[in-house]
Amino acid sequence: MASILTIPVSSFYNSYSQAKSQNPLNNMIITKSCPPTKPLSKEELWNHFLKCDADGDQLLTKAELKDAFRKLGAMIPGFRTWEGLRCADGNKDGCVSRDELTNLIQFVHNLQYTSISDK
Ligand SMILES: [Ca+2]
Ligand SMILES: [Ca+2]
Repeated sequence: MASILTIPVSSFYNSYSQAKSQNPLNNMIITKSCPPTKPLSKEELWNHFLKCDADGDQLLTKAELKDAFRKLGAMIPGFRTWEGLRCADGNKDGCVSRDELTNLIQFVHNLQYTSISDK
């Protein structure tokens, strides 16, 4: 009696799992529903902005900031540069110094960028 019942159940299960693994839609759904959208950490942003100090003078100029925002994937890097300077440039010299960088990182961190392009 038991063997009569188990045969159809297990054969149904086998064909079900086979069909499931062969269905390309399963893989598509998995990749679509799990995009890697973890925002960059403050440490990652800090390193990124230090790297964007192209001439190494410890000051981030407008051009260097604009390049940094572009690499973060900002839609309008010039606008983010203006916002960043307004938020971080305490002495209003148009550049972000090492002391002012903490405020800039706080501002950029809130924008939740998720990746850095190296181009
Ligand atoms: Ca510089
Ligand atoms: Ca400044």
